[in-house]
Amino acid sequence: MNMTFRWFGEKDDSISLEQIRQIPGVTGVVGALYDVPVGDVWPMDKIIALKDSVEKAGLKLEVIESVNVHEDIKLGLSSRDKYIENYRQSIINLGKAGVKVICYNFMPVFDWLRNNLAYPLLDGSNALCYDHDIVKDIDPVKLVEDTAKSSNGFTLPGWEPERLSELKDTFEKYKNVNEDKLFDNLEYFLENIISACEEADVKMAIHPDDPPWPLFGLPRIVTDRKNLERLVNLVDSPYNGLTLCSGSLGANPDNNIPDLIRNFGKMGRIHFGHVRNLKFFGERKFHESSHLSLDGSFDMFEIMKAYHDIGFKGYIRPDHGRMIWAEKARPGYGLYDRALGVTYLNGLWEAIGKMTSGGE
Ligand SMILES: [Mn+2]
Repeated sequence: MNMTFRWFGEKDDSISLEQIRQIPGVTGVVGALYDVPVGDVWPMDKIIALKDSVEKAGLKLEVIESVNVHEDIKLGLSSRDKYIENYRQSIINLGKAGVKVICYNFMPVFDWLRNNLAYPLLDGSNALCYDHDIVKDIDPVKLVEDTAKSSNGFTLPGWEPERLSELKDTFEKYKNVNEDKLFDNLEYFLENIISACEEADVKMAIHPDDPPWPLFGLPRIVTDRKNLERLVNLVDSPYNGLTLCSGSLGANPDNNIPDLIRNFGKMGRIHFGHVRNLKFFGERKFHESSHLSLDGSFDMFEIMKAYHDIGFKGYIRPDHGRMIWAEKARPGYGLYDRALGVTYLNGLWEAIGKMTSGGE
């Protein structure tokens, strides 16, 4: 297991690489280029500049999150081929720079979605929150505006303004795309990039839909075990893999996270683990919590044990954290609570290792 930490770059993050380097056990950064428009090729010089800055700080850059997929690919428009060709070139360029895993998602229009980015918790901290009773009645355009306003001045990952500027138009285009069609479009994408992945030795790791159910009439397919099985079988290659996000999949209590880790881990299809906790307060209602089992609804020991049991050699990162100690940062991506998360997950990992084998 390689412990990593998401970083948004010198210009876009309140946290420095030097701070990340001082979190015990973190060996790498999960990075991205945030100034390349969706659909364009990631240029070699920018990738190398990012890699150099990360390595100068004593960290590795082996995971990218995300190389976003152009909406035309998800919609299956005839213009998709040029964007797929660009995506192939980005994969090749990233492989040349030593990147091993690309996390991406295939969610129509929206990436992750919450109705409150600063939900107050009893201890005085705040966290991201989702309440379906509120979300189901929100006008999506208003939700985009509200989310942008409460982002503490940072661009939120997956909510880049250029992706959302033509919202109404995009919704219209999705009227003809149901789940099966979206699966077909994902298959077409994967079939056409997988040879580039093999050539570059870069593994694709799709992130589950967050939350894992349809929203605003848009289809969502990376949601549960059945669909994950369908997904890995679209292209039967280890390069077609998963980012197993406990918080996204776990928002549906029918998804048993340790079982999913064991099942897809044994198949060699999990390349990246997002590990976080959340607390339910009703059906399709949850707020995020600290990583500690006691603070949320998941048994984090069982999650880490599942990774340990499969001999997981891929990358793990703590996922969203609460905002604590008066930190001002991108919602979900402060330093302090995620650093606490790393330390806790590393503690579980060490203990599980010593208990199960008497060794590391
Ligand atoms: Mn995640």
